[in-house]
Formats: sequence, C-alpha cells, structure tokens
Amino acid sequence: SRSNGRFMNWTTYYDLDSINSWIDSLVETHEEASVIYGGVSYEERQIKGIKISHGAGRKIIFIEGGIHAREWISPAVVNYITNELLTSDDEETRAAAREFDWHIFPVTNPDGYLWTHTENRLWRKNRRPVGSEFGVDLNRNWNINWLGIGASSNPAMDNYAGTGPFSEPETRSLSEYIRSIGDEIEMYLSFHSFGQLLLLPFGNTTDQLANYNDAIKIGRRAMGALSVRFNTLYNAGNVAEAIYLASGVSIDWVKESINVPLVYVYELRDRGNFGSLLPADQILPTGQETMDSILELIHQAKRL
Ligand code: ING
Ligand code: ZN
Repeated sequence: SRSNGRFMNWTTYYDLDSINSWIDSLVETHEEASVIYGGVSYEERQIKGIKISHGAGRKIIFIEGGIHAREWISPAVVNYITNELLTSDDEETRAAAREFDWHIFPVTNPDGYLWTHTENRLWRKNRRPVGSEFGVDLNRNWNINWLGIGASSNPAMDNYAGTGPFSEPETRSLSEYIRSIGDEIEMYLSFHSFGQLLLLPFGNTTDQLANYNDAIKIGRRAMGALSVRFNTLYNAGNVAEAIYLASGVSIDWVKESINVPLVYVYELRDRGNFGSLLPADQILPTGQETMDSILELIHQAKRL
C-alpha cells in the first residue's frame, strides 16, 4: 500500500515510508505547513511530524500518534486530522487550524510501526534488543513514576518499562522536543486503540487532576459531539476509573513535568470486535467523528 507521496485515501492503512513522503508533499503544497522532527528511534529512524502554523504567538495543540505499533487506526486518524486542518472547507475546522499552532506526530514509534507491516502485525513496543527479547513499551518508559503499577520489568512482556526512565531514544528525544515548546502547549492529545474511551491523567494513581471537574466536563461534551455523526459511544474518565492503572505513561509526564492544561488519551474504535485489527473501511468514519470531537474540545475549552 505505497502511496505516490501526493495522495492518501481514507480506505487504506499506509506504511511508514508512505506516511513520511505524504508529509513531504503536504509541506510542498501548503505554506502554513512545515516538517518537524520529534527525535529518533532506536534503529535511527526520524520521528517525523508536521507543524501547521498561520502565524506567530499562538498556543499549541500537540498530537501524539502511533506510540503503540499495532494500533494502526491511531496514525490513520491523526493523518486524517492533519488533512482536514490543511484542506477542509468547513468554517469551524478552518478556524481551529488558524487559531492554534499544531504539532502533529502520526508515528512516534517508527521502528515498531515498520515491524507491524513487515514481520508481526500485532507488535506493540519499539524494537530494542534486550537479551533474547525485543522491545520496550514506549508508553511505560517516561520519567514519571517509572516501573510503578501497571508496568513490567520483564522484557518479554508487552508493558516492559525499559532499563530506566527515558532509556529509549524515542521517549527521550520526543520529551525533549515537548519540553522545548512546553510553555505554549494548551492541549496534548495521545491516540491509542481500542476501547472507545477518553482518558484523563493520571495513569498511576486514582488521585484526581487539579482541574478534573473542568477537564471531564470538556471531555464528556466532546464525546457527545463525537457520537452525533454515527452514534459511536465513548466513556470518559480518568485512567483509574476507565481502564487500568499504568506508570511511566506519556500523559502523566506531560501533565506533571510540563503542566499542560488539558491532556487526553483517545482509545479509538472499536470496543473489541475487531480490536487492533480495525478494518480499513472504518478509517474515514473514525476520522470524521474524532475531528468532530476535537472541534468540540476546543470550543468547550474556550468557554472556561
Ligand atoms: N492503552 C493504553 C496503554 O498504554 C493507557 C492505556 C494510556 C493507560 C495512558 C494509562 C495511560 O496501555 C493501550 N491500548 O495501549
Ligand atoms: Zn496503545
């Protein structure tokens, strides 16, 4: 499924090279777009992204996609959002594109993503060799409550936390990128699948956010907007309420170390019928309803 680098339909999952060349083609044709690099992977691939900016002095919305390799709907939806921000005729979408600087990384785990296209469709981690095993869970490796509850010290496990906080080049370099723009980030969105959940920090404790009441209200209204188009139902809650506890996760580090006001994880479609193997004909509807919800997140955040 290689694209020609100029076109992406929303009925196909694309591989790493195709996504990266698609980003190049967008940057060539949209003056508000530029290539950004969030760091590098263990196998020395770039974490390539796209920045959309219509001028100086804007707050940032940061989008993290594909930290788990097999969750293909995550990069696909993130690319759909990017495309909407650059090409939509919809008034509200265009306003959102202009109002913020968008820093968007569809594939924050490039080695793992490539591996799911070539060797093992259900691979989750990066591809660091550890003894006779491979891979660190990049959503357990951040320097926040590292190796606490819901993370494993066993490299054979899918939630292996690595040899230390930020032991992995992907998380270390991406966190440096985030820190470099941290003061300006208004909202951080991390895309996973599956489960149809909107999660709030924290991953490692049942303690609630200082702004929990606002954050959950905004999130619930956004999930209301998400449901309108296709009646897709999401539950919203902090990680402890809605899923399971996990430590060393990106959202906890972004909340605690960078103090980003609004931080959410999407667990995209579905609720387990197809799970990680969501058929490609669900990319477009998942992208559309998710875009609806992001516009509502922005709208509701402004009403605070
Ligand atoms: N789910 C997330 C995981 O990393 C999560 C859930 C996200 C838990 C953020 C805590 C914090 O396990 C998937 N599907 O990967
Ligand atoms: Zn995930």
